[in-house]
Order: sequence, then C-alpha cells, then structure tokens
Amino acid sequence: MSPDWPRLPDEDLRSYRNQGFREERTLSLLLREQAAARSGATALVSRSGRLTYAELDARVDRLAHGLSGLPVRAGERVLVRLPNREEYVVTLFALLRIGAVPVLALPSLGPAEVESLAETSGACALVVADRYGRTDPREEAARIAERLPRVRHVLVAGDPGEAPARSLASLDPGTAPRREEAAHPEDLALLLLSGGTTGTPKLIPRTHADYGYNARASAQACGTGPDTVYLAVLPVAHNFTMVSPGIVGVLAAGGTVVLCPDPSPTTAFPLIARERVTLTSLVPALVPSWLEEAGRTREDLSPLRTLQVGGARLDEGTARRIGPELGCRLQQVFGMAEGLNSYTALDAPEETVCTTQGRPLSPADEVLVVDESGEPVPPGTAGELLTRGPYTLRGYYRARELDALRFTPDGFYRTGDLVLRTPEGDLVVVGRIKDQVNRAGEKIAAVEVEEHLLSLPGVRSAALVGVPDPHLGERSIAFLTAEGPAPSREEVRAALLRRGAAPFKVPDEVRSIPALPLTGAGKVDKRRLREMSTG
Ligand code: OOB
Repeated sequence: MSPDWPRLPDEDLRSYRNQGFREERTLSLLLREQAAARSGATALVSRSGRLTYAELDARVDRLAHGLSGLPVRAGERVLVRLPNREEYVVTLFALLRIGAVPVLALPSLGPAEVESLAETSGACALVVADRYGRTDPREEAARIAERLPRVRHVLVAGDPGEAPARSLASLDPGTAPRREEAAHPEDLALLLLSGGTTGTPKLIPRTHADYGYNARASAQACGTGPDTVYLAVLPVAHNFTMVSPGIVGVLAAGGTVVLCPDPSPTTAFPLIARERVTLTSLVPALVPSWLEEAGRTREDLSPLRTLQVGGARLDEGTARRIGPELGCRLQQVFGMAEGLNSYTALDAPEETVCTTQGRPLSPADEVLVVDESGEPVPPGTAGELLTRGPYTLRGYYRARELDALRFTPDGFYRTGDLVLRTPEGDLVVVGRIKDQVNRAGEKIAAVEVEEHLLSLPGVRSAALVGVPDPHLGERSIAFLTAEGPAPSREEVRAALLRRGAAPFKVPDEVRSIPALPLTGAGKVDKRRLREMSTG
C-alpha cells in the first residue's frame, strides 16, 4: 500500500535539520515552553475572556485528557470547523498534544465540501460551532456523521443541541495531569485544504517540524516577540492566520493573540485600541474598507505597527495608501498552504514594499521561474513559479496520482502562479496559470463549479472564469450553453447551494452564449471568455 503522504527524502531531511530549518519540537510543546517561561503573560484574548499562558496550557491539557478519553487516538484525524473563537485555539493544541491530526476547514465551506473533507481525511470526529452566521453547523455535522460511519463523535463549541453531539466543555475534567507529547516532530501534525484546481478537495499534509519552522521563521521575519499583540482577523483556520506568523508563530514567540470575530473595521478598530494590537493581517479585498473607516474612526490606531496583506494581488495604489492612512507599515505576504511564504522585509524601501511580494522566508527555499517547457527564464521575465524547501510539501494526502501533475520528478511543487523576479531579487506575482478564481482571497477551482453547472437541466457546456473586480480582486463569471432556456443566476445559485457548495463559489454572473470559444487545440478558450466579459 502506498503511504498516505510522501515524506522528505532522508538526505534532504538531514541537511535541513543540520542547518536548523526544521523545528525539533512539536507544535504544542512550543506553547508549553512559553507557558513555563511566562506563565502569567496574556496568551489569548477573545469574546470568552482572557487566558494567560499558564491558563491556556492547562486548558489544553484538560481538553487533551477529555479527547483521549472518548477515545480520540494518536494519528486519527479530526475535522475542525470553527470560527474565530477561543475554543479553536484550545482544541487545536489539545489535538496536537495527543498526536491527533486536525483537519482545518474554513467555516465558509458548504456542507458537501465539509463532508468530502471528512471522507477524504477519514476523520473520526467533527468539531463545529453551535452557530455560524445564520446557519446551524450542528445539523450539518449530524447529517455527515450519519452518512460516514467512521465519524464517531460530533463535538460542539457552545450549546451541543441534540444528543449524540457533545459540547467541548463536557470533555473538560476540571483538573488533569500534565500530558506528555504524543507525537514526534516529524509526524503529520495537521491537514490543510488546498485552494484546488480539481473537482475534489486536496489535503495538504504538514508536519510539526515543517509547520513549526514555518511559524517560527515567520515570527522572526515579522519581528514578532513577547511584546507583539496579533489580531486574528481572517478566519483562524487559514494558513495566513495560522503560521505567517499568525497564531502559532505569535504564541511560539510569547506574544498575545487577540481573536477578532469578524473582519469589519468597526469590529477590529476598537480591539486594536483596547488591546494595543501591534500586528494584523488582511486579504486585499478588505483593505479599502479599513482605509475608509480609518478616515472617520475615533479609535486610537497608533499601537498598530505592521499591517500584513496577502492571499491575493494587492494593487500598488492601495498599497501606497496604507502607510499614510493607517499610520503603520505594510508588509506584503505571498504564501500558500502548500508551504512557501514570501515577505517584504520590514525595513525594505517603500518602492519594494508597494510593488513586490518580497523574498522567500528560508535561505533553503529553492525558487525557479520557468517557461512552458520547464526552462528557467531570465530575471524580469514572467514564468511559472516552482518551489522546493524545508516546509513545502512533496505531495498531497492520499492523492498519489495527482502528485505526478503538481510536482516535478525532483520534488518541486508547481505553484501554478506566474511570477517574475526583479533585478534586486524580489518576487512579483503577475498572474496565474492554474484554472482557479481568486475571489477576495478565497480560491475557487473552476472545474468544481463547472461540474455543478453541468448538472443543471438543459446545460450542455459550462466554463467559469475570473475577471478583475475593484472590490473582490476577481469576480467569477459562468458562461453556459444550454438547450432551451438557460438557467438564471438565481437558479444557478439555488442549485449550487442545494448541492452543498459554499456560497462564495456561486458565480457572480451567469451568461448564456451559443457556443463556448475553443483554442486551436480544441480546449475551451478561457482567455477569449475573459476578453468577452470585459470588452
Ligand atoms: C494563501 O494561501 P492559499 O493556499 O489560500 O492560496 C495560495 C495562492 C497562491 O498560490 C497564489 O495564487 C495566491 O494564493 N496568493 C497571492 C498572494 N498570496 C497568495 N497572489 C498574489 N499576491 C499575493 N500576495 O493565500 C496564503 C497563505 C499564507 C500566507 C498568505 C497567504
């Protein structure tokens, strides 16, 4: 039987280790060490209150005890779909401490996607919140548990509702002995959801050693230390909010994490003022509303030293407004859940910060920019970014057939991003060759939506493209050919939601045309479709 995920070759592992490019501790030991060093310092602030490092670490021990009593065993996968609440951080570290593997699911996913993640990962438990916006994730989790016999437990942050679901609080024994770490640093730590270019979700395996290194090296690159107060504005399960430097990097450095329940500036600004937040991270689509609100707010934003922006392309005009209007410095972040993080340096010239996505985090990150035949292109020329390094995956989880497409034979990950290198050596993301729409930082695999569209009665062919949008970065347009009357956007929306797709995957616009344009090779000509939509 082939392994669930390909590990680094021994030789590379040794070499990275010798150079200090792998973390030698498990992720929950990073928290434990800070708890020993600064037990009374504030680790986590949320709507549920404040936890010192000692309190957070003890909560983690107690939930770890409760979880292993269920039992959840080392190596088992547990799907975690929680919004920015205290329970997320406690659950994450408790699972890591017992060696179980959290599968991080964004709350914005639809039920079909959550089910598919639970199935692909073989999850033994689902952890959900008692509410998310207007939806009740508990009902959805119960349905999934009914269909997937491997799912033995549904655990709820807050009110568990109907049995057999249980609250996370009920697993807290009140007191529990200190637990030893169950995992080895080179073990699988967690599974992340890839933005995807295929119809089924791909899971990204990350080890304690690579994720911990990603977090700690990022913390260093971002000047993170005990006086850092980080506001987690984007969903906590996003890689950006987790390790760039995010929750894990900030806690590993002894700083304070403040959870922001939603990304609006009217929620975030009072928290920045009250908690004296020094660092936060946003996707570009949120920046304009933050700038606008900064112009009228009475809140004191002066504690904020750095605003990180990443996840999608930030336009230069907006980038230049950040310093003067928010009174902090900008750091651009180009990252991917698969691994590679690239940052503009905190002391880089304004020109570099506003026009590039900086440089790879690790001296051991290998970056190639290649043309269509795989040959390196000269600086200043755009090509596909290939990357390999100490915290970048070598293959997806349980997807050996896919690896041949997404990795070169010598282990470079084909990012599908078009980049160029400036003469100074900074990366600039100029486009994308992967068939994906990046809608406000949320990644949509075109083929996934196309499959949904083809299921609609009368639809003969379908193609999804992303086109520039001033608010979202990109919005999605579905082109359809249909027999008889084409479905309206409303009908498309209803159908996608009925099929369990996430609301953000519903096309922003639906157009019916007589025939899809084809390339010389007979493929759907998406470039032409994009021209048709803007011209
Ligand atoms: C982050 O991670 P993912 O996995 O949601 O998406 C990765 C993809 C990249 O391959 C690229 O296509 C796009 O998102 N992207 C950017 C970008 N940052 C990410 N495109 C242009 N400019 C940027 N600055 O999005 C992510 C993970 C960790 C840190 C930050 C972002």
